[in-house]
Amino acid sequence: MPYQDLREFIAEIDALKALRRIEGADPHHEIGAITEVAAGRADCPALLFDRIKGYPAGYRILTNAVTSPQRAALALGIDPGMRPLDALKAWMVKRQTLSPRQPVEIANPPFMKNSMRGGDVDLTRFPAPVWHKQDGGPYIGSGSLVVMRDPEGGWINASIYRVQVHGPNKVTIQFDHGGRHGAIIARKYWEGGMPCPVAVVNGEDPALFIAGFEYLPAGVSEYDFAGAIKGAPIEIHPGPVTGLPIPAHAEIILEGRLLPLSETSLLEGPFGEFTGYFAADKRPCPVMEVAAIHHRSDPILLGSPPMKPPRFHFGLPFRAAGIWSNLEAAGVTDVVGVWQHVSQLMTVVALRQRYDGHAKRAALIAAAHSYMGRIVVVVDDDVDPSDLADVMWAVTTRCEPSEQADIVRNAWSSALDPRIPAEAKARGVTSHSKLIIEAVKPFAWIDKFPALSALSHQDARAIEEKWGEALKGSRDR
Ligand SMILES: Cc1cc2nc3c(=O)[nH]c(=O)nc-3n(C[C@H](O)[C@H](O)[C@H](O)COP(=O)(O)O)c2cc1C
Ligand SMILES: [Mn+2]
Repeated sequence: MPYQDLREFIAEIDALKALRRIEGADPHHEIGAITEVAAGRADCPALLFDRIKGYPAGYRILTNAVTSPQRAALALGIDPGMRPLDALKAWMVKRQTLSPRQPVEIANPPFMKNSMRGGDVDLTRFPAPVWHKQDGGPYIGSGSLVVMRDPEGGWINASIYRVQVHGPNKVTIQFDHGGRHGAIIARKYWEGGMPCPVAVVNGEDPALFIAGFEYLPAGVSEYDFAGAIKGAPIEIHPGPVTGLPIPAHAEIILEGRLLPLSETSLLEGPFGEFTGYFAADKRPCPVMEVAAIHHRSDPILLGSPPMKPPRFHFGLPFRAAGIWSNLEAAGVTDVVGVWQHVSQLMTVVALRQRYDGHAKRAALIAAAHSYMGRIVVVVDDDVDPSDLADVMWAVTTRCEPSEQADIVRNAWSSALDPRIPAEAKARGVTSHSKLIIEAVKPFAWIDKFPALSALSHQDARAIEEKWGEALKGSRDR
């Protein structure tokens, strides 16, 4: 695997000319704003902020790390030159055959170069941005790992939950719902009358960042999954305060205890969400007392603020790869692609129809696994699911709404859903309905459907290869 840590990954994206260096930006919603504008540009560059206003030179923040298809592929060890749908398929296949790699311990980890303990702990020394203007405070963790050990099984969970700074030695950790592995583990300690030992790992490498987003089964460590992505074990070292395994080459480590929610809480948020809204209000949230901070010299924070779609944390729709696998595992044949648009709010499945009901079977499975997604579309195999214009062409020419649209009620969403009324949320409602659109030729008369006038994707590619240079023209002429 090419990169060992975030620094080596930065060097790789710099070599691809995908990195911009920005000096003098204000962490008070300017870094977030620059990140959002950059993410909206076609080239979507990664940004390395240095000489951040109010902080020493060398204290840096990296954003938009893996927001392009190219950089997402690079992080996964997949050829970054592939077309996005081919890259996602390569990931889907790789993901199914990964063999977990347990971390290995090393001595003298770089993160122990600088340490503060007890009364010396001071989080304000690190540039934690206020990412969006109306955020409730600065967030050191927008793409950071929260590490805990399950007290029963002993396995390590390391997932991404946002971390707000509330003072020199106090942060909150936000679990979206009680089913998060971190929430389940913390509750086990609390029910045993103990605070939960916890570490927040900032500036982890992108394999860990991706692993921290995956839906893995309880009992499976994200560390083992990240090692599998890299094809080499993650190097760790036990944190001196908690004994928790810490990625040795990560940048800034907080160690401490997560206090029982019934005894201590702070109001967390609001925090701009990936839907493009503030749909969840301030909420009481468990507090972490930070007992120690360790960091590399000139540390780099990996920041990943949620932004209005289509901007998203990852340039390839990883959850679509999961749904693609789910379809295969359920025995649905002939799926040629799965994609998600509008961040993860719309899922598209492309398949070659073999029998009546095939498309709906796929749609129902995809709908079941589409977190917060109100729209699920199935298209034929001549439509590119990653191309929204192609998908909408199929919707407008192959779907008769009175026959090929269905609504599934009380389906999976979240408290972050902006369209669930506040009164309903107050009653605990976090579900919504999903629209299934079969934008496919009706199977009963599939052979009689009007013939295509357009070039097939294959023919268009052949023309590109033969005539593309001529079409590009030359600036010198
Ligand atoms: C950048 C980013 C930020 C996230 N923030 C949160 C968060 O604040 N709270 C949360 O519960 N999940 C958050 N998630 C989603 C979880 O990381 C994800 O669902 C993960 O699979 C949960 O892991 P677990 O199954 O070990 O609980 C975030 C994901 C990403 C990529
Ligand atoms: Mn987990």
